[in-house]
Amino acid sequence: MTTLTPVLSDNWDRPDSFTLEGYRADGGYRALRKALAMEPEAIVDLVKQSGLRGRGGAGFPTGMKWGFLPADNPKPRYLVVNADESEPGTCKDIPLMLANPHSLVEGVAIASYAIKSSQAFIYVRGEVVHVIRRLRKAVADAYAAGLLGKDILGTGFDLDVVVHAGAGAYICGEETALLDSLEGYRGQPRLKPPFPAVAGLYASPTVVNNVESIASVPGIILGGAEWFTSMGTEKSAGFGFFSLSGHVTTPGQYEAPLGITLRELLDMAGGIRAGHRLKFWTPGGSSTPIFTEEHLDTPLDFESVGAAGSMLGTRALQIFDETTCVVRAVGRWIAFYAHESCGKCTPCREGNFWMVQVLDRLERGEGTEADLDKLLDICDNLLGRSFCALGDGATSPVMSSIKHFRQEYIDHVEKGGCPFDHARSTLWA
Ligand code: L3W
Ligand code: SF4
Repeated sequence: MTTLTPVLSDNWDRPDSFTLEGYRADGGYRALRKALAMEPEAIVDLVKQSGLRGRGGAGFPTGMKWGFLPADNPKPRYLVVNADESEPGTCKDIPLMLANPHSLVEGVAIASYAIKSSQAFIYVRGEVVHVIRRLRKAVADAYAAGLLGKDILGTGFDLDVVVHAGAGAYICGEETALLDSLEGYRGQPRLKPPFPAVAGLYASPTVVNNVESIASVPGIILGGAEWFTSMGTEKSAGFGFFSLSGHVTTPGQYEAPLGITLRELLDMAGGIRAGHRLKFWTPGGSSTPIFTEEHLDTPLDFESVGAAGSMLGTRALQIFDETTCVVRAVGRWIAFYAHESCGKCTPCREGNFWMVQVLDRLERGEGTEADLDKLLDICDNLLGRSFCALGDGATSPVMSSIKHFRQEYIDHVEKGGCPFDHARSTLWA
């Protein structure tokens, strides 16, 4: 693979990268030994200084989140890793856990020690049975080697880690729905505040972090804050995975500093597939507003993408060339959100249902120009009025595609159907 910042993917080319021996041969678990000789507070400070921001979509500062745990709460503290990767286009945590599960296990041990927790959970999307199996083997091997369990590396620090399989609901990637699910309830978002840091799993102080965030911690322990901030931009430090999918010559994971541009990433990925040109793309998964060719040179960091009208999200770059019908692509995404809506709040449950009906009739050639206003009106009733980010996020592809490709929607009305050449029945198919 091509990588500009080989840290997370450093050992992926080794055939035994996923084994304890392979990870250790490349220096694995040195960071844990170093961390356990530090004061927990010093680790939290180091992660704060590194500027590491959550890699699960929102970009919240990781060290600050760790620092939110109330010092005077006597309840046990928990670390929960969000490995419920399901956002359309997002496909970085699953390859990371497959290729290098011990980087996550080592990160879990360090983060748990830093926040003074002796119980951690890794909540993995239920469909990826092969990943769950690999992760459980890595955890078992770490226990056998004295890297988890009682008296880790003879330091007196105890930690138990449970790998929990979800049941395949996208909403369980929302941190509070994940906690409900982990407790054995139906996964539905909770009201925030209180944030999990104050009242999370079993109403105890809980840190919920994304897989990639936690797997980045061992590198920061070994390299230091200055090393980490030497990459990326001032406010978006470090590196991360950029997942290129769709109409690109070489799709896959590209590990690079935050602030890289899609143009630079496409250079590494062999460009748009031969004979075609870029039409639109998502910077951070389907719940982030789409970009077009005019954004090829937008630095992919939290601030620049935000200033250009979208969100960095999970750096899931779905690339579409000129053969793609934007109405159909957006319709597929909204069909996904309608299916995955947990139904707790009316704007999201009903709004997504109705958006699918409207997009479907536009695609079938039975829509009218007034349907564009109807779509925007539904978005207006979703955005800021939904209970969680799923409802808000669903409006992103609809509103941004109408902004950039209004004429293409109107073409569907004027030409009595989709002007693109593809066989289809319904958006639900
Ligand atoms: C304590 C405060 N904690 C905030 C914590 C909060 C959470 C983190 C970020 O959504 C986004 C979403 C997706 N005291 C706090 C505090 N926190 N203030 O900081 O919180 P928030 O609410 O900004 O974000 P979120 O609810 O975690 C994540 C977008 O990411 N996304 C990702 C999708 C990917 C998946 C998947 O594949 N499973 O869901 C893509 O763009 O739309 O906007 O920990 O507790 N005062
Ligand atoms: Fe459930 Fe959607 Fe409301 Fe979130 S916005 S609570 S997913 S119905």
